Amino acid sequence: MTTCREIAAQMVAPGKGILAADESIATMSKRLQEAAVAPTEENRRIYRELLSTAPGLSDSVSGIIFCDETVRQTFSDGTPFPQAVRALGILPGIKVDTGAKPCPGLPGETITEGLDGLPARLAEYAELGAAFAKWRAVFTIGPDTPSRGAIRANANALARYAAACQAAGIVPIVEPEVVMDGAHNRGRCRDVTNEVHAAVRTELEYLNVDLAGIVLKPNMVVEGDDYAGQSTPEEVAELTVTVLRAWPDDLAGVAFLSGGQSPERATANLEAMQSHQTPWPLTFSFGRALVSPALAAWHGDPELIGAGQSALIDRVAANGAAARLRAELQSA
Ligand code: 5MM
Repeated sequence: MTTCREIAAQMVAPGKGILAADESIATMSKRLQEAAVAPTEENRRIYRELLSTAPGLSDSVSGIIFCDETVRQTFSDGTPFPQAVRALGILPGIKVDTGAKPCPGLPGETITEGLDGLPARLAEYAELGAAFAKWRAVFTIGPDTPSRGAIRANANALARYAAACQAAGIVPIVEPEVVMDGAHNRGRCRDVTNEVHAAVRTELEYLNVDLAGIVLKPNMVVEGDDYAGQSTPEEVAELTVTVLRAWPDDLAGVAFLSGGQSPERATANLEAMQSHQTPWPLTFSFGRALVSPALAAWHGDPELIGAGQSALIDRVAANGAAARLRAELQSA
């Protein structure tokens, strides 16, 4: 049986990253509507099949994260998504949190839910073919947020999720996201990301989570959307790696989220990270920075499936090249 450590190593293999296609039904429907596509179950299926079957995807993508709806759907030839993507050389993953909900006692802050019944759900997802899972905690920077309560509650939930995944033989992607909303500078993002990661590490340790069998999915350290000015890739890389250095060497790897950065900026930042020596690989687990151009190119037209796939492959190849850079720099 393949262990969590082996699966995690495959997920962050040199030059490979993860495609986040796990938008909830509500988010996916909104994105389809924005692209003038009817938000139907069948269109969500067609779109995920378009992404999964892009020619050459497995050259730079080790895994795709799906949501519950997709893992129960099939390709147009009738093969269930998990088996179909495995046949294409890609590991299927499943988002198992049920969303960030208002946190009682902490006005304006959220707690990510989904722990109730999680072991049984994980057993079913393993049965359906999932190799890994994902859980996202959300932290917003404000004058008084994130609060200590929100950090501790979400870190504890992330650790309970991770422990449950490893017990089920499923690799947990641990995603603590400090979002880009706000006018803060990158130094404040660094401090908050540091504090969040410290809490997550503590809770993972309390619950005996094996770091070599998880993939960390953090935000890059960047200024808020409303901050005047934009950090360079070198500045982002420097601060991000500084924060990450607190993670032990045995962590399997780091796969960044894109967080609303433009596709080009996310890739440039990922590329700049590679000139820093770290004990774990640094790769991508982008959603919007990979799929937005594909959705725009396809916009629901059956004649434009190939155009959508080419747009996806352009982004995937650029990020795969960025993630491969360090290995190339080291062997040069
Ligand atoms: C694909 O979007 C995921 C969440 O969707 P919902 O909000 O609908 O549940 C999200 O967790 C995503 O996997 C990560 O945030 C990374 O995506 P980005 O677009 O930030 O790279």
